[in-house]
Amino acid sequence: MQLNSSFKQSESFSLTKEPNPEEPEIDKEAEVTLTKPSLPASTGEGVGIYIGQRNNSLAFQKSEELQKTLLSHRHERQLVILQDFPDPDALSCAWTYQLIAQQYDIKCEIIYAGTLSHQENIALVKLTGLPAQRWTPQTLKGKDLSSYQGFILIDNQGTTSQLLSAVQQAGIPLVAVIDHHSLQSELKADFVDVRPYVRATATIFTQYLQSGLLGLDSSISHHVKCATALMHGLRSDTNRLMQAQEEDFMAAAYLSRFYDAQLLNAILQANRSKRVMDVIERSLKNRIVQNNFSIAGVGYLRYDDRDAIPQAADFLVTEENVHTAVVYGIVHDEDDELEVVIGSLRTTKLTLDPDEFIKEAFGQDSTGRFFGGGRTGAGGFEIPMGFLSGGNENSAYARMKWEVFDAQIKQKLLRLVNPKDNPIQSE
Ligand SMILES: [Mn+2]
Repeated sequence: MQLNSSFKQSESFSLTKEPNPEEPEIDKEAEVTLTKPSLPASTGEGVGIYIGQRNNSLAFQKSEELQKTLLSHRHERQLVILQDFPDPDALSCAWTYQLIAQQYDIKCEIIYAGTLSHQENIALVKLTGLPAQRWTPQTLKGKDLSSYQGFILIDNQGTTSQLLSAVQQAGIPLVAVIDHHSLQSELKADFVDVRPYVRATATIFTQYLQSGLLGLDSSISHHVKCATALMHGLRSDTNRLMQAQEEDFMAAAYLSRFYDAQLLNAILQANRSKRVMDVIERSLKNRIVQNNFSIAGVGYLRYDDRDAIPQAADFLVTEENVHTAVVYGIVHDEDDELEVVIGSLRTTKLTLDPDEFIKEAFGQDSTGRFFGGGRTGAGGFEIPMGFLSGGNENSAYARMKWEVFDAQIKQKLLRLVNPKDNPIQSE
């Protein structure tokens, strides 16, 4: 009943009712897409196949809202901003958004400031031709930001991107936020779909596809590749579906009709570099285990190897009697003398909320921004080194700097790990 009524609403945004005489061709294209989802819904049969869950009217409602937002932003140029080190969930969803938005003559550029570090992410982008671009602070200087009318945050809320401040300073409005991390702060956007209980943003985007925002077609190569990317995103954010819940499985089931299993296999076969293996080795050597927490500082590592940190945490959490692993190191960008402490947390303990844990452990900076956050099973933090950055050619200074940060991070973590005054381990 609810589904039918929601579809009636969706018909009311059909472009036929608000014709745009200037761009008839584009309007027609959008209209075709919009009528698609109402076909199964109007029969009352098979709706479940399209949306995954009969009761999931929220997914429908959000799809409709997004559609409205896209309609009101037709013909724009937009930036899709990803976290500095984008993961498969972020990359695949950004691509999906780009394909959906294209139907409304919205041109999107998918950008990130850091680097593709994980070998699987590099393989994903190369093998699918995923259209993401790296924009360093230098790239930004050469861009005319006034040509963009809006920006979108996907699988993040702007707290993990260096690009955010420049885009905000240029006066570009935030059009949409679509994420599954806990709400970091109140965001002013035309469209907000933040669902922390959903295990992957790819699930949210698959629901948009299922409700008809884009009809996937197995004969279109980039649709197949995008579905494969979404499947990879969904799998990697749910620990290969082991932490997936019903709606994630339903999304994966839908994607299974379109994705290319061989291509996914090729992406997953990507090998680790020697330098990543070395960081994992360092994490093994340096780890201390207390009260089922495994904590390891890995010292300095290059920007390009940054993803070795979550991979090391993934590995450390597999040790017997360990439920939570935290790995951190100082990541440096040789060109910019930019240094930042980056850390990752992985947990298999259901009652440990990584978002809460990281916020509690590290607190906020002087502007009130938390140093990190998380989602189910995983979290991360970034602490800028500021004035202490660089100068590492003096090895005594570099060693001292690491020792201070290492000691401080351990103190902050152990305060929570120690059961005496630990609110998180109280049960
Ligand atoms: Mn995600």
